[in-house]
Amino acid sequence: GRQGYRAGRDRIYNMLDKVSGVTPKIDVERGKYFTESMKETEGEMLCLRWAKALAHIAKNIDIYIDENNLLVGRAGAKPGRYGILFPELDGNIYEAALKGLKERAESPFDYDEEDARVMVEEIAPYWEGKTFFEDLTKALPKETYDLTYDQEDAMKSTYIVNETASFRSSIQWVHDYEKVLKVGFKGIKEEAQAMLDALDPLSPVDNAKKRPFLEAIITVADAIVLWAHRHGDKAREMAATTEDQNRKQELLDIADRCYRVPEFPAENFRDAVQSQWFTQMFSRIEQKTGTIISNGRMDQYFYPFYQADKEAGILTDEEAMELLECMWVAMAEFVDLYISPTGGAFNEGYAHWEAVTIGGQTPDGVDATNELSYLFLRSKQEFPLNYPDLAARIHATSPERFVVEVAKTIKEGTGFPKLINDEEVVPLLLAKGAQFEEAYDYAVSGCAECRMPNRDTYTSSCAYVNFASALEMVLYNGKTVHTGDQVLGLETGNPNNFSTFDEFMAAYNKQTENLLKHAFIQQYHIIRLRAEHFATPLGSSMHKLCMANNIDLHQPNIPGGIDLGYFELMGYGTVVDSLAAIKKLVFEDKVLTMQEVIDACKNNFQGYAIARQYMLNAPKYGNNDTYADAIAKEIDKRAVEFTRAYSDELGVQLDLRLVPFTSHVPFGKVVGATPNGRKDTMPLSDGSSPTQGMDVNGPTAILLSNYKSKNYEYRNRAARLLNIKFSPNCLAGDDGTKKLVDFIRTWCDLKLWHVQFNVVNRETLVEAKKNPDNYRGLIVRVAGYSAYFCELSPDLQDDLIARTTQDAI
Ligand code: 8X3
Repeated sequence: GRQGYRAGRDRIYNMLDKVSGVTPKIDVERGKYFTESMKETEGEMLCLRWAKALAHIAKNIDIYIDENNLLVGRAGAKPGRYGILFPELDGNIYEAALKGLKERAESPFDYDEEDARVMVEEIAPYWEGKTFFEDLTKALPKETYDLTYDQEDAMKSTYIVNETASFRSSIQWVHDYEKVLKVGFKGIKEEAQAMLDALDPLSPVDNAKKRPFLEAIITVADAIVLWAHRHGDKAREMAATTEDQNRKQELLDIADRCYRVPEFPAENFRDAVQSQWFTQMFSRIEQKTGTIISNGRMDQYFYPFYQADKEAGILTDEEAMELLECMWVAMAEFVDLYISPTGGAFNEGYAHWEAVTIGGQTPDGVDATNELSYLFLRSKQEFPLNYPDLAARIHATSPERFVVEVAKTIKEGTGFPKLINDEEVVPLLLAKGAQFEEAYDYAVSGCAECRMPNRDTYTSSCAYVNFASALEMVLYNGKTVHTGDQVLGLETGNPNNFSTFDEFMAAYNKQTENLLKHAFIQQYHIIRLRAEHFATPLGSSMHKLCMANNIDLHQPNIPGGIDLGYFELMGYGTVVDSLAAIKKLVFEDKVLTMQEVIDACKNNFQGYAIARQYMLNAPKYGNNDTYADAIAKEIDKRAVEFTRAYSDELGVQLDLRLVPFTSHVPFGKVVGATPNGRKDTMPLSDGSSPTQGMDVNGPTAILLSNYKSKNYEYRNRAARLLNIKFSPNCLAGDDGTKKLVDFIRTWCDLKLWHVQFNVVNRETLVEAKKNPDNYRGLIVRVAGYSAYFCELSPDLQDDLIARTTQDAI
């Protein structure tokens, strides 16, 4: 339990106790004021409209200051956990979506009746016919549409070629917060003003394109400063009426700070943290970013302030941690609200993970670890909240002390920090066109992605492609068990007629190629439509290339930018194991016929217990078994080859990614039983992890399989998520720490992109599912993030229980 952690953290727990376990509520203010303003500005340039809408919000939104917090800045006035509305995405589905919202198993939300009325009567009508979602559904050609949306209800996904663009305006992103700390929004405004003054008054492009962009930057800079000042006014008001002399002084200090930052450069650590917080909160108001806006390299850009204040004797480590922990709790209060059921299914457990990066290398390529990196780890050890999502960058020369502290933190069992490998990421970024100093300075973003905040320019959300469905389409000649008679895939022929495994593979490759084709068609329309629907003046104001070119970050083709997108290969382990089983059992050992495999799967193994046992015993990915790993490598290769061939014409590098969030659960629900022995509707394997429970050769074998299944000669690859679960016993004591440190070093040597750990006994999870009240504080690592186990749906809880627990390294 949390009891032991409370000592010396009264302030933090006073805030946290109010929100723990409380169902979040919808706060309608953002949606309401955004809509009011958008009504008034039709016809103007989108980026300027967005800035004006933000100014309208800044002026009118209720200012709420928590009675304990040292940081101020909220995106809504409701106390407790709250989520806000982005009607520009899906305002047209409010009435229908509200119906199931309180009851749904995945991340339910509460709302007041009056707020529901505002949503349906005041917000929704304006967006009817104008949302991104509606335009996208209209734009997709029929075949693509059929593979994307449920035939009866477009609000539901087929989970075959799943678009994620209609429930967020941008994928994960990291701002250059350092710029704000250094020059303030006053500096940003002056930069825009100088460019405005220098425009050619006769030039059509300068007038029609650059001028409104620069006006938008000035408008948004004024808006965030106004919003901060209003917090200052509120803090002063509260100070005037409070009896508590301590709090009075705190509030007066807060007020002073709100009048100083983010308008002016930060003068000290406290300024820097407040300035960053205002910026990330206003950015959350600006748009819905996948997994919420990430925090970048906090141990780097806060460090000069921390160091100077410590030297001046005006900051202790305890004070620094208290301030940061105020931020962690405020993050926990803001919940990433997905109105659409598909969005909810992607983000179970109120998932949001505004990644904070620590460690790694400096722009000149030496170790970047500093005292602040250790303070973040200490805060995580002493205050194990599931926010922020802490990510440690590891490289060949990471200091031993750092890796040991990382290992100790992981042993606490909350899944933090996740690890990202510089030895894999840096060369890939270089291959994609970055300079050394940019690549070394990358920040972790979202689950397992990376950003170079002044060089990356791609924000379109991308497709999740169900490779297990492609497999079914081979077995059933274009159909799947759950979509019945409809031929959604290609008719690749009766599989009984395949005389070799190569023929089977060729059919499988055709099916996946077809799904990828439609995913890329989807992407073509998404890129085009996004530019007409979304703008991000605040985000653009912090981006060098947007400022230099006077262009909004949501526009395609920003000169000098590197466009890194992705597509998601869903069900990697499931498919590899199924293909291995078919190859071995049908074509090599000939112990089953193809028809028997098909019948067994169609009947969910009812009456086929022996056939299923054969399938379960066939070679499995994740065991350092070349038989399965070679198939894994072939599948990976096909996918990177496809994107190498077709990315260029889309103007973006759509890299192969294996990062499912929690979507391997809903993707599994549409897939019938598979030849690896997986039963109907069960979750697919997650990311690049082995199939749940099928990795039996220990954790090093998992690493080796992962290594052997990659195609290192291609640059068209990105994050590969890898979950490993250890029993606490296996990592106990100093010995256990040492084993984990060695394991991390091995992972780094093998150039694997990502790894994260659960340290928990299976029995604990089983108990927690049965008696949630005794385990409210139990945090587990789900996908790229951690969540409270008791807030996950039963299906996802079962999935976590089913993952193999490694008892020995
Ligand atoms: C996954 C986040 O936004 O790139 O970590 O899909 S996103």
